[in-house]
Amino acid sequence: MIRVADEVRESNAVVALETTLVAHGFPPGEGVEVGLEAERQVRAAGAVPATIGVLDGQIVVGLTADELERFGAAARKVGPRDLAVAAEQGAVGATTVGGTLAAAQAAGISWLATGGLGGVHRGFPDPPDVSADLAQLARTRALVVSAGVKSLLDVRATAEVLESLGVPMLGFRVDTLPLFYAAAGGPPVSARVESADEAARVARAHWKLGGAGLLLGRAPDEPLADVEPLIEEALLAARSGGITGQAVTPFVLSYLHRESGGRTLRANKDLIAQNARLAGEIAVAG
Ligand code: PSU
Ligand code: MN
Repeated sequence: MIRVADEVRESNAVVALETTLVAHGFPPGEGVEVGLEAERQVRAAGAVPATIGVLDGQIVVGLTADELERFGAAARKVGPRDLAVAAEQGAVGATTVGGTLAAAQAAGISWLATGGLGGVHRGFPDPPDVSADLAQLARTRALVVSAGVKSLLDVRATAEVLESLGVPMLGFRVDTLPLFYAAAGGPPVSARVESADEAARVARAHWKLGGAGLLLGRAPDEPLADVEPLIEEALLAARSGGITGQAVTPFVLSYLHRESGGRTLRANKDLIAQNARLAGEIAVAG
């Protein structure tokens, strides 16, 4: 049921990449290029990318460029709970960070890059919407490089849940968790690391002690400072439009991309590439 690409199987410096952002994070047609750029960044660091998704009844670890083209807006969003169903039902399944982690674990991959981790949505407990990314990270022996958690979330609550789950929340040369588009203002990280090599060593030590997932926050090189009011506006629009559950993130992202005149779109693309590059460096060091 799992198909692992040859070069992924043969390399010991592999970075897993998700497909939800490809299918649902960008305007139609643009996500594939974002995914391919992330792959190029991983390769530029000397590692092998393994973009993961469900296709033709299989969980594919290491999609080809042609296969990636099939991850359009019609793809199903696939979290950990959905992997087996999507494969059995022959769906095109775009894996979230949690879904990607579950597949990466099965393929023995320890490093993953994304834009932002899922977490506790604002407005908890009405409804109690907490991304399965958190529970999956807590039980998967892998390090996720991201620009923090998704900006539309309750970031402080997410940080608290990560602590409860025993997931280290590391900062790459920063003392606070990056806020996706913004660099400053997030909750304090549990520890700061100064290099790819140090991140890899910390992860290895954590795993030796029986620990599982780690989050490494990398601040975007060109942060946007003033996106929060727009995020609140987008969340209000989602609420009044009756948008809930898995549909919230795609709705909010496209709202932001449109209303910011493309600023969040560019920032989102850039930070994904930067995170992929760093994850590649860590995979090589690790
Ligand atoms: N961050 C983004 N864009 C995204 C996501 C995160 O900027 O599309 C995706 C990731 O795939 C993440 C998922 O794993 O959203 C979490 O969704 P949910 O909250 O529905 O679990
Ligand atoms: Mn959710």
